[in-house]
Amino acid sequence: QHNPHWWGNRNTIVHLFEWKWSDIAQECESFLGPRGFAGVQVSPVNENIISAGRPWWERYQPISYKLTTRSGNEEEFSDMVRRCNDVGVRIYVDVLLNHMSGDFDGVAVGTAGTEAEPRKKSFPGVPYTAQDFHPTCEITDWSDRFQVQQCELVGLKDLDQSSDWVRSKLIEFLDHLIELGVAGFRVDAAKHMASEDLEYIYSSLSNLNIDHGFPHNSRPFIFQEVIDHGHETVSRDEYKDLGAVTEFRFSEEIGNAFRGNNALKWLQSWGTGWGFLPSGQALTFVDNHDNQRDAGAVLNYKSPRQYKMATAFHLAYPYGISRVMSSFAFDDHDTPPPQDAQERIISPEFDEDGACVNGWICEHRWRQIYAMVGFKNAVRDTEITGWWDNGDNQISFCRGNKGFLAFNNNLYDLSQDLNTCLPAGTYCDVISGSLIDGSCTGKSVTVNENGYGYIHIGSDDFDGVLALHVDAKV
Ligand code: QV4
Repeated sequence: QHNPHWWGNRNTIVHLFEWKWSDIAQECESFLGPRGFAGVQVSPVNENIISAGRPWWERYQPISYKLTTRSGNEEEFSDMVRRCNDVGVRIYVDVLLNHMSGDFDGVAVGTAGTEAEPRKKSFPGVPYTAQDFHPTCEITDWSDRFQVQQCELVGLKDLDQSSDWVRSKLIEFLDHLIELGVAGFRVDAAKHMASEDLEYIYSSLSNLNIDHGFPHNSRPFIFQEVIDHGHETVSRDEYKDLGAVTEFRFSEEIGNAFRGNNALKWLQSWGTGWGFLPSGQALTFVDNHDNQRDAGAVLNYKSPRQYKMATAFHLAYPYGISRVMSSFAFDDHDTPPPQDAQERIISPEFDEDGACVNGWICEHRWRQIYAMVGFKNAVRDTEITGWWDNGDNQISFCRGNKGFLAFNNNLYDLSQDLNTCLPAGTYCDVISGSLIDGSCTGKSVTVNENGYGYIHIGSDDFDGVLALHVDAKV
């Protein structure tokens, strides 16, 4: 269940974190489809607890499997899936199989109006009762498998996935989403569940819905959230054969490199050479909705220059199943998504360049990022060739004869003739501009008969990367 079922000429999943279903449907039609994105990871779809101030993380505390949240109801969800599939954009749902909500004083009422008493482990909307959960205990020792898998992650009531009843409810929930046309799932907190139980659940799922354009016998794509920094008792290797696994080392190392903690020349052996999972098992990202909120090496939208360079490298280097983050602005861990006075999530609004303005960051609408999705589509089926570096933080490489990338993360200019491997002609740098009606609004590079072109990236240029490809020839 490693195949994301992308349309043939597409790549990259965008996580439209906390977006409403109606806005995603619109985004598929007006932006993601035309720009060649392959899919969307959506926030949890099932009913959750309501927390004061409406932090984003309330959605990681389920109450029932009714499909009503602040992103919309089942009808809106279903409409979104159909409209996105119609324009070749797949939908992947973030699913919570590990737990239900944490403690809540008294009777909680969820986003679909269902009541529950989390303290008593009573969730009549499913229904689950105390016997469907592991006994309460806290994870204090992360090297203890029993605690990691059978105690409560931050106090969230821990479901027992070895029980027939729990398995049947989880499978029913996932099958319902498959019926509605989704292409797969992000499995939250997978590490906190025994891989044997997950294997049973995944292999019991229905095939994808042929009425939504999936070929017969297509299995749902699974990507599992397993945080493995390299020395965990519960490791990524236990899950990688069941489905793809989030490769957190990728996120940490790419952050290190583009922050300047590690010279870019070392990226020549990027991928399994760095101890990452095999490419087809690795779900890769520069940041995700959790680690973008942590201090540390991971880059996020708040360091835009380095973030765009890291993203360009992510999408240009042929490794992994790529996902880009699309955030809302935050100050701290609890900042809610953009919402109105009635605590309804608001729709993104765009300026004349198509950038989001009202609290949504929309990294996926930054030219330097969506242009790299286009780059990746243009260079598909090619390998890395012609690697060059200056022994430090200036690098360049080709993708066969279809694309060329150069980076300058030194404090001095990159100015020299480099082998672009491209057929002779003039190309538009899709980072500094766009090709509009045959003319380039940014830098252009003329490539001679030998494939060489003069490349200039000033240390104070707006962006530290330059990208050429055959679909952007002037
Ligand atoms: C608090 C205390 C606990 C106490 C509990 C008792 O901190 O010590 O036991 O009360 O009631 C929120 C609060 C958290 C609170 C908890 C329960 O932030 O303080 O516990 O609710 O009320 C998201 C957020 C969490 C949030 C959680 C549930 O990040 O802050 O907790 O949602 O709303 C590990 C895991 C990995 C996990 C990662 C965060 O291995 O799987 O931690 N990542 C996924 C998601 C993540 C999500 C969860 C798991 C839980 O990506 O977004 O957590 O579904 O690395």
